Amino acid sequence: MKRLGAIFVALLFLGATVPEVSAGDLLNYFWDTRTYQHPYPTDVRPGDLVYGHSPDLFNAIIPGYWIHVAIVAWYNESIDDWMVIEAKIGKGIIITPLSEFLSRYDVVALQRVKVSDEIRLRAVQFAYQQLGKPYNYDYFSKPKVYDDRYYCSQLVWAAYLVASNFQVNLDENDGGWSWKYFYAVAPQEVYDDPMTYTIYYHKA
Ligand SMILES: [Ca+2]
Ligand SMILES: [Ca+2]
Repeated sequence: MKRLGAIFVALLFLGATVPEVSAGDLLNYFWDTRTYQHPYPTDVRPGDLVYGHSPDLFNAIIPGYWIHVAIVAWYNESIDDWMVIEAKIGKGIIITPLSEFLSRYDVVALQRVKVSDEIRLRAVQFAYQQLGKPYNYDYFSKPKVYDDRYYCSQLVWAAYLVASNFQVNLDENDGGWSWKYFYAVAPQEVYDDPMTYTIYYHKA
């Protein structure tokens, strides 16, 4: 598994010469091969953020404990499940049932952002408007708020910036440089930002 991880990191760095989709599909194949059981969270609101940690491959690529984050969008009565909007490697920006999201990761958490319901709904609206855009594999440049592609934490960060008229920056170091995350906004940095707090946590 370690060797495979190294190969995937190499593929990401060679992104210009490797077709994006095939590298992404390969990663995705490994990401979704296992399922984990978690109790369904009882306190969920639109605009909440849901995180996943995976013990293997992705921790070699995404720095920080949390490797993925998505935004809760709305409750879908027909399938009795919340829906989340996520920027997913190999897929782009898609809608996923919360139960499916949770089942991918051995550790999951839900956080709420310390803003009004109105701002939370505007953040959902922003994420919704990005549906169908491709995944952004560039973790090294400064992320753009208005972009034609997003990675997972870039999407939720941009959503709350726009929703709050640029008052709420969910990047813990507000776009500064760090040796661990470069100029990116990593899922871990959103988790650690003082404007978010944890309302659910479970390890399978
Ligand atoms: Ca911040
Ligand atoms: Ca950062």
